[in-house]
Amino acid sequence: MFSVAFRSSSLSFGTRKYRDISAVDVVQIFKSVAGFDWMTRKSDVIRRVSNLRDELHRSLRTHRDLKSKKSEKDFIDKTRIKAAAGAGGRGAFSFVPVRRIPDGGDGGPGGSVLLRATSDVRSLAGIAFLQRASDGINGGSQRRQGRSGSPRVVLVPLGTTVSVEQQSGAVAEGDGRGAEVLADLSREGDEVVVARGGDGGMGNARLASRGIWGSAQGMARAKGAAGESRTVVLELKSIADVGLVGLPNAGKSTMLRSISAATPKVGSFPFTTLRPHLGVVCFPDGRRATVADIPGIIRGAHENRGLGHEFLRHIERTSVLVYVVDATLEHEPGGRGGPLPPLEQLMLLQEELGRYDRSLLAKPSLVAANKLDAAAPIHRGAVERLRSGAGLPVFEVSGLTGEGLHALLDAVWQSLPPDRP
Ligand SMILES: Nc1nc2c(ncn2[C@@H]2O[C@H](COP(=O)(O)OP(=O)(O)OP(=O)(O)O)[C@@H](O)[C@H]2O)c(=O)[nH]1
Ligand SMILES: [Mg+2]
Repeated sequence: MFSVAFRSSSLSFGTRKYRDISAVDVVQIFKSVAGFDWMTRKSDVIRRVSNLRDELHRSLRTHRDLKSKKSEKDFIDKTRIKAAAGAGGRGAFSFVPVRRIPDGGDGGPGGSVLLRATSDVRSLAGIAFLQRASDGINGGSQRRQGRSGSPRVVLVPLGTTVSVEQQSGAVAEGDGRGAEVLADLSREGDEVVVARGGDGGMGNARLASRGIWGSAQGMARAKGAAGESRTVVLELKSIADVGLVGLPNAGKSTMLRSISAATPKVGSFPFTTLRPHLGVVCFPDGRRATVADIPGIIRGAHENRGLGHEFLRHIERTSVLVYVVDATLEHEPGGRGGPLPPLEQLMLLQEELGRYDRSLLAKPSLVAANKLDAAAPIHRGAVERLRSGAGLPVFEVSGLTGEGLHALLDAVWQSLPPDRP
């Protein structure tokens, strides 16, 4: 018995990935397995060991997630899993001794694979690709029904959307838009079954009562059905309370550095930021809000140009938008294209966001006319034009010197929904 347990545990735990299982955990496994006697069915032992292993994997993962600092890497979160539900157990073929009356019980249904949202898990990192639920147990004599396979519960962070992978094996462009969305797990405890376990087969007792025992149909019904198997894509969109949205080089990263301890790279060239960065703003009275610096948006971003709408999707779940515009830019005289004045920057940003998803424009929004320290008197007119044309509160700030950021953050705070956690 010990050798079965030992083989199973060393197979699952001896890999590099789970090296960090402590001796206490291993002892726990042995203790639990040692509770079996020699008559215990091998399948029961394997089931118990595999349940224990799942439990351990889960607690390890939660532990790791809690331990790991919330890093910017967590922000872009997308992963695929293959969910393989368990097959149903076989219906039994047996008879009451002497009287030859069929008394075979039904097989148990296979376990399903389901996803459950919990605030204990913060990222999709570390969720294994293959998630397999166990098979149902075969039926027994004396109409004993086989036990159901245990489900596989995969814990995912709040805000995870689940979509079905496209036939071609590729996820629909960029963010899964266009792919069938199975679920949006946004509240604690939300669940979705991604692969349903197969039905158990019928035992010969039931087959006989239905009059199909011995027929081809009966033979087929005695077998447990295969469990569903499909690959789904998990995406995590929520995270920040506030999104900084601006054209490349508008000074978003500089601003995030000023208002939080985050240190995204700052460069005097466009597309310095290639992926969203997160910072936590702490107000003097202890209030906190998470702010995301989102990579620069350009004309055509909604059609996936530039860095594309890969990042627009991160804006979807922020509560407040701050449009960061560079207040030191002017049209070059006679120039076509080139730098855009602040109001035109705002209009372009709103156009791109609106084309991607109109509801983004309904979010509470503020405008930061940035780089105030470098704005010459000549730029005043453009800022005034922004004020009158924006239709949104405009704050003149300098992300570099910190000027005006207090007023901006206060307004941000006022705009955040009161019921936020
Ligand atoms: N004078 C001045 N310069 C600024 C200010 N904010 C940013 N800059 C400069 O503007 C340039 C771009 O700054 P970033 O913070 O990297 O701009 P960004 O919007 O994050 O740019 P991308 O990541 O490329 O989208 C850098 O050279 C900064 O030093 C400001 O308030 N005043
Ligand atoms: Mg940047």
